[in-house]
This record gives sequence, structure tokens and C-alpha cells, in this order.
Amino acid sequence: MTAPDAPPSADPSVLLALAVDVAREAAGLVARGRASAGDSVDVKSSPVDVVTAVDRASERLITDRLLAARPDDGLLGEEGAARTGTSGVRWVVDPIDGTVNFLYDLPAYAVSIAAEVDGQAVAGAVLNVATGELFTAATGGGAFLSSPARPEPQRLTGSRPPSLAQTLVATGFGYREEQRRAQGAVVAQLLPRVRDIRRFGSAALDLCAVAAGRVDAYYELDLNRWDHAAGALVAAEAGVTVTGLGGRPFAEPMAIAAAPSVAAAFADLLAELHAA
Ligand code: LIP
Repeated sequence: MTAPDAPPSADPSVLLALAVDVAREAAGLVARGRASAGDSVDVKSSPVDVVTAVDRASERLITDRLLAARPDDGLLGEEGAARTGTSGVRWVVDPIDGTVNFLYDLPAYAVSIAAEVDGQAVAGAVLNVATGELFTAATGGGAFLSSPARPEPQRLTGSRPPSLAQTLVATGFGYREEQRRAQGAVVAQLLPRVRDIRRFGSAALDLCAVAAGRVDAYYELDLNRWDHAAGALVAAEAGVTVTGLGGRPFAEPMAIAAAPSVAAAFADLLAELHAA
């Protein structure tokens, strides 16, 4: 399957196969680094926004493998990898999404690799390093989950909650104190209006959880492109509504992914709570 205007070299299924291969190799490096994760930790935007030497090593491996295979592509990575390409394809990489979970050995941290053609994600792979669960999607090809226990890819189709009161919601918070104070106030208002809240600590895995119907909706403010590029494609290809607040584009600045049966009501509630 090829996106309508993608050149043959940018066929989504070809790009996805490379993303999966590289994600698996990077996940092996991350898994081997888990025990020593705390040996080399730096902070970024705040004392709780951390990056480990393993994050950086994973990004170096991913960058090397992708550009060795496709030297004319561009690349954007969370830990600083940045390259302008000439092919029209750009890789968007989070070498460990859920770094705090990785540091604490909480089994929700993923290698996330997306391929964009002319700025639109056309292939995405999110690999939970701790569980081996692999979420994949290619434009027009659907979204799938495979795992060591179930290697045969299972098609993902999200969920159909009957109402907001029956909607299980995942979210995440920023790293800066004033941001978290405001986000905490919103979630306090949201909690009595929905089934319950979950905070897993990885945007990529949150988006894949909506695709898999493990939660019914997810929202988060101010995500970076690398947090959501692959996971949002998985969600969209699973039939999940992926949007922003008040009809704005996804992740500008609000990222919303919700079951179609409640997406409009959920977006309206978020708009109400954020206006307040
Ligand atoms: C994480 C996101 C998560 C957010 C965390 C953090 P990181 O990315 O995936 O959704 O709530 O604060 O930003 O920093 O682990 O790559």
C-alpha cells in the first residue's frame, strides 16, 4: 500500500518495516541498560525532567541505523538529533518515551519511531520495552498490536463507551511546577465527570492504549512531536478520533484522542474546564 502522493521510496509499509526493525534493536539496548539507568542521569526543563545516558545511546543507535538505511532522509529526535533531509521523509524519534518510568523500572516505557512524508506521519511503531508489546500503523493500513505472548498482529479498533460517565481517561502532566498546578486543577474537575483517571507516564503508550481500547480517551497539553508522532497515527488508524481543543489541530497545544462515541462531548468538557 502506498500513500497517494508518496514516492516509491517513501512507501508507508517499507518505512514501517524499517521503523520496527530499528525499534526492536533500540529496545534491546534500552532493556540491557535498565539496571544501570540511574548511574548517569541529567535534568532538562526542570529537576524532574530527566534524561539518562541510555536515552542518548538509544537515540544514537536509532539515528545511525535509520540514516545508514536511508541517507537522504531527515530526522528529529528528543535528545537533540536533528537533520534536514532531501527525500521528503523525516523520522521523528523518542528513544525512550516514559523516561521516569524507565528510571523507576515501572513497565511503561517505549521506543517510538514515526516516519513523516511532507510533514504527515505515514508509519509509526511504538514498542513497550518492558512488555515487548509492539503497536504499529501505516497510513490506510490499520493499527495492530503484537507481543511475545501473541506474535500474530491483532487489529486495533478502540472502544465504544456509552457516555462520558463510563469513559476511562488517561492523561499526563508537564514537568514545570506552575504547569502542574494548573493541570492538577483541571483533572480535579474532570474526575467526577468520567469513569476514572489513569496516568501511565508515556504519551506514546497512552495513545496506543486508546487504540487498543484499554482506556477510552486521552488528553495532554504541550506534548512534543516525538511524544505523539507514532502513537497518534496508531490511534487514528484504529478509528479513534484524534483532535485538538475547539477544532484546533491535534497537539496544538491540546492533544485529544477519544473513542468516537464520546469524542465530541469529551472535547467540549475539556474546553469548558480549560476555559474556567
Ligand atoms: C513523557 C510523556 C508523558 C508526559 C511526561 C513526559 P518523556 O515523555 O510521554 O506523556 O506526561 O511528562 O513528557 O519525557 O518520558 O520522553
